[in-house]
Amino acid sequence: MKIGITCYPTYGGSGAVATELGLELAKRGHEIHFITYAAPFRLRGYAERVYFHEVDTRTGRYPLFDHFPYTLALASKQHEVALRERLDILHVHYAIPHATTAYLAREMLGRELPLKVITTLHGTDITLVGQEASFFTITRFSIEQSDAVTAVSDYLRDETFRAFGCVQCDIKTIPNFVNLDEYRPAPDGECSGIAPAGHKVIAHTSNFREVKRVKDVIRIFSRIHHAMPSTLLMIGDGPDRDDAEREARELGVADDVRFLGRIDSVASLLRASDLFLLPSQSESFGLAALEAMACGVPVVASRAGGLPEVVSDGVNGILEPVGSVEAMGRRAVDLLRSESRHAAMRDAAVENARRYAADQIVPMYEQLYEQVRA
Ligand code: GMT
Repeated sequence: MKIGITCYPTYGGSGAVATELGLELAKRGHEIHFITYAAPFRLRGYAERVYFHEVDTRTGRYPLFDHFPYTLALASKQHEVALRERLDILHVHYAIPHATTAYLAREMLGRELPLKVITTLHGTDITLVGQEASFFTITRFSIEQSDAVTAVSDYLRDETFRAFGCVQCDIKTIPNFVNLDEYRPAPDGECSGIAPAGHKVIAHTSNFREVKRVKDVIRIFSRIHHAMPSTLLMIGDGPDRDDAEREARELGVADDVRFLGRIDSVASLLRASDLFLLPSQSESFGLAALEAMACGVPVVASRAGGLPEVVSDGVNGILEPVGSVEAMGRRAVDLLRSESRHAAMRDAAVENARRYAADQIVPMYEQLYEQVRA
C-alpha cells in the first residue's frame, strides 16, 4: 500500500509512534510518505521505501499573515502528495489539526482519488486541547469524518466518547508498540558510567510539561536519595525544567540529579537504570513507561489515565494515586532494597513489553487499512 503519514515531527510520543509505525510498515513492503513540517526526529538516515515531503512554512513572511496559516499549507501538501504519489491511505497522528487537514485534502481530491483517512488519537488532543472551546466542535467533526479512528488505549477511547459523544464513530483501540531490537535489557555486566559506582540509577524522560509533574519526580527521588546512594537522570526538556531544577536544589539533591536535555535515543540510558519514574497527572498510554519496561526497568507511575493498562501494580511496577510522592518514594525504596523482588519485577517488565512488540501491533494497523479500503 502507499501510505501518507502526518504527525508532529519534533519530540513527543505521538511523533515517535507515527515514525516508528512508518518505518515498520516500510519494512513490511509498504511505501511510506511522511508529510510534516520537518523531518520526524526518529527518522534517522535513509530507509528503503520511505520518503519525506516537507510542508513549506517559509511563505509565512507575507506581511498580511500575522499568524501563518500552517493548517492550509499542510492540507495543500497532503492533497498534492496524495495525488502525485497515488496514496491509498492518509494516516494522521494527533487530531489537532491533522484530522481536519486530512479531511480537507480528501474532500479536495473528490472523485479523483479514493483516499482513506485514518486518525489516531494520542492524548492531549482529546483530554486537553480538543476540549478547549475554540477546538471542540472542529475536533469532533474531524474525528467523525475520518474513515477510521484509533486510540492508543481503552481509557482514551472511552474518554473520547465521554467528552465528544462522537456518535458516528467506531473507535478502535490499537495500543502503542515498542521496537524490541532497540529497547532491550542490558546484557549481564554491562556498565554505564552514567552514575558513580554503587549508585542506584533512577530515570525520567518527558517533555517537562505541567501534566508530567516533574517536581514530583524530584520529590520521589529525594526520598530514594535519603535511603541509599542514587543518581537521577532527567532526560528531556520543556517549560517546567526550571521548576524541577529549583526543587532539586531546595531538597538538597541537586548534585545527584543530572539534567541531560533532549536526547534522540534513550535506550542505552534506560538500560543503565534501576527504576523509571512517571508520576504524571494523566497519560493516555505512557510510551516512555513501555520503553523503560522493554529495557528491563520497573516503573513507578500514577494510577491515572491509561497507565494501569500498561503497568500492573506489584507485578512489573508500582502504581499510586496522582501526587502520592510519599507512597511512591517509600515503595520505590522497598523495591530497590530487595534484590530478589527487583529482579522479579525486572523480568516481569520485559515479559509485559513483549505484548507490545512491533510485530504484534503493526499488523492491527495493516488490517484496519485493508478494512477501510474494502
Ligand atoms: O499529549 C501529550 O502530552 C503529547 C503526546 C504526544 O503527542 O507526544 O503524548 C501522548 O501520546 C503518547 C503516544 O501515544 C502517549 O504515550 C502519551 O501518554 C500521551 N500523553 C498524554 O496523554 C499526556
